[in-house]
Amino acid sequence: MNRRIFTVAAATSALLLGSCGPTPQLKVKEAVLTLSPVDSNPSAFHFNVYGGPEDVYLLRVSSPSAIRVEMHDVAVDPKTGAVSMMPLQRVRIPAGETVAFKKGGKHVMMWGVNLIPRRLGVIEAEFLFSNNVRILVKARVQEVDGTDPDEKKAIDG
Ligand SMILES: [Cu+2]
Repeated sequence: MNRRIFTVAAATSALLLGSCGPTPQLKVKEAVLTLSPVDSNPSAFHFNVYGGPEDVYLLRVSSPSAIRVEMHDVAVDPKTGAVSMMPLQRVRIPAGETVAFKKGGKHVMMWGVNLIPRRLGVIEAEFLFSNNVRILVKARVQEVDGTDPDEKKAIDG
């Protein structure tokens, strides 16, 4: 009886060794929207994209709570040191790799963020990829100092 159980266990581990570990899954995590202190200026959206089993492109980020959403990269002029931003049409997400959208690098900007995410402290965003996968994300919303949005504080008391 014992011997039989051992045989089954050995067969299972042989199967696991035959594969190359878990297949990576395309994911968006650690998403945070930082509200601009000036309402007419865009808010900064940061997150990490985890590549799936194949190379894809991130084509678009959108939100029902923002008027305009753009993907940007940052460029530094080697002569003057001046920092400028340029819009990105798409961003390559290599298989199994992580692409960070963060301060000082690639990032997303949102104009006209409405009151819903400011009151809830959470914003919904949709990520569209070249393999036609859409990922819905609920991102934390914060003020520049990292605290909850002022509108949420006012409601929570
Ligand atoms: Cu920007």
